[in-house]
Amino acid sequence: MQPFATMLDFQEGTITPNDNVIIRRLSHMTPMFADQDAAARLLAEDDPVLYEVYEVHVPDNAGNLNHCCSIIYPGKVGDEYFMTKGHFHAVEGTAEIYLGLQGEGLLLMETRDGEVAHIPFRPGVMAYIPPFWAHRMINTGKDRFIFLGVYPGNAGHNYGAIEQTGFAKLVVESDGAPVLIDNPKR
Ligand code: S6P
Ligand code: ZN
Repeated sequence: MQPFATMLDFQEGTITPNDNVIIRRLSHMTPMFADQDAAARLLAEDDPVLYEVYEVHVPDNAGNLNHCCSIIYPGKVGDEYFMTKGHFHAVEGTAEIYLGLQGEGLLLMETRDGEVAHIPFRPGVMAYIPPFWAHRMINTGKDRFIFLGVYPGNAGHNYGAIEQTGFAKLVVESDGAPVLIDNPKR
């Protein structure tokens, strides 16, 4: 393998060249939002793009480092902000670093034994997600929320139970500001 470089556009969140761009629309994760009536209303008029991920693939072993840039668009389903699906790594003992580039957001994390943590994001915030912590990013601002992720090549994704029941906390707007509330499904 040879050294290489890509161009990360700090304003747009695009990586050039990239190996893949994931485009996640509301219809790809409708059941993950608490307010299903609001989701149905949005889907009836449009199927908004919630986020995009520009990915650079490297060999999928522990010695390599995947790196990708995610762009979460501003918006809400009911009171719940647009967010990523969220996941444990398939190899749960692998960590990740998130670096905020644009916009405002919140990193929500939890462990399998019930610990919960969150970190507010703005440009320059660099969060360390330790091994064994599930992670989800949420756009709590009015503009695009853009962040870089770096994680081991063998980490993989496990959406599993998170797709069915979500995280222990929901992040919703209350009086114009983000607040964490208990997830009634958990
Ligand atoms: C991968 C890393 C990110 C997310 C991306 C989308 O380990 O955490 O690249 O994959 O932000 O989130 P999700 O939860 O839909 O994969
Ligand atoms: Zn991850």
